[in-house]
Amino acid sequence: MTLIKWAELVAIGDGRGQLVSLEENKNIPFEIKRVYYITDLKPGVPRGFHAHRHLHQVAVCVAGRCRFVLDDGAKREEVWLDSPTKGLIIGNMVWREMHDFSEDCVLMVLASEHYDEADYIRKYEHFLEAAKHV
Ligand code: T46
Repeated sequence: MTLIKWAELVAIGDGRGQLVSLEENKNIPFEIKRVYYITDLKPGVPRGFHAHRHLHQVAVCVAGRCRFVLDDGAKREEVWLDSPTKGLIIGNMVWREMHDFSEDCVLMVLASEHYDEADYIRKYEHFLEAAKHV
């Protein structure tokens, strides 16, 4: 089964532009406890390189683009986020890396939990060990 899962984001467009609505427990498959966004990104500088024990997230490039790599310890897949209607669902115990940010990229992330550094697995070998028990 693929690691790439999408939230259903629909653009409502008219002559003035377009609007995309995100609703918890509707097109976002969890209660939204936190929203953060990442800006001022550098094209050659990747981010991520961690997994979360419990956190679920949806990531959207509301402007620009970047490439996500997802890895569940058994397989590794990659995908471009290059549209405000592409909401990538990232479940718990999935290693993620973000690469190739465009200079105009604004990466917005909706999260199911408050920030908790203890939920992070930041070493790949620790992730691989933990992923064996999922
Ligand atoms: C993820 C990807 C897509 C906070 O203080 N509060 C927060 O809500 C977050 C997300 C981070 N931080 C602090 C922790 C670090 O000192 O901000 C700093 C940068 O965080 P980090 O290095 O984890 O950033 P990324 O871009 O590597 O990863 C982030 C999220 O942390 C992560 O959950 O899935 O974006």
